[in-house]
Amino acid sequence: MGDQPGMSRRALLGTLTAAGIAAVGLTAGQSFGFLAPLNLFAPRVQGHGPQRVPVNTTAKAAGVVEAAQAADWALIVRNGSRTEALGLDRLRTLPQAGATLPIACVEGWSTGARWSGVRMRDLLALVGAAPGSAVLVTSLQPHGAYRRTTMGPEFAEDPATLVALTLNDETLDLDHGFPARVIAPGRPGVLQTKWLSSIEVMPA
Ligand SMILES: Nc1nc2c(c(=O)[nH]1)N[C@H]1C(S)=C(S)[C@@H](COP(=O)(O)O)O[C@H]1N2
Ligand SMILES: [Mo]
Repeated sequence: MGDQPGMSRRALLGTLTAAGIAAVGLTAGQSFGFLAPLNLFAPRVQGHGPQRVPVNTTAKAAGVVEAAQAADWALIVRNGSRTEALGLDRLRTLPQAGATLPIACVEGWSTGARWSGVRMRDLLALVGAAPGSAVLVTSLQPHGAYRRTTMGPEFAEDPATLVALTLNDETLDLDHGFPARVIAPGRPGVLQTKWLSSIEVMPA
């Protein structure tokens, strides 16, 4: 349960059950070609969607269309009183790393993709984070369960864990989390936070 502090076991089980029911509904719709025109979730089909990756929540549904495209957007990286505000230009001048990693959604699809951006560990080094730090990741999304996630040091330090700026060699589509999103190996899609606002080092 380490990934969702504040979420009781009961609440988490409730979420998982609801997701499981949703998954049955979605896969039912996707299994029958003749239902396809009626399938409201058509973008969530394998290989479909912008940049050939399905979209779980669109920028519009998340309420981030304006904030994600604001000219003054900056990623806040904070370690106690040490803060860096990194705009997209600045993020692009930092060393870029690539990773081929899947987005694996509990709703029943998984799609591999090429990502590039700044390593999480490089961003943490910028603010002098101690080795073994866990981080709190916050989205621009104003509400909802996916707004905040925590990431333990085993993920934060992994060289393949990125604050991604590109997907399949193009600037991230708005629906995939432009201007910046998390992509990390071995985590469920639900924790691959889109439309980043801040990354904060958690007190040890
Ligand atoms: N801010 C935010 N991040 C999010 C989500 C969301 O709704 N809001 N959905 C998550 C889920 S459930 C999945 S499977 C992936 C999907 O990423 P994609 O839409 O780029 O394929 O994003 C994750 N990140
Ligand atoms: Mo998901």
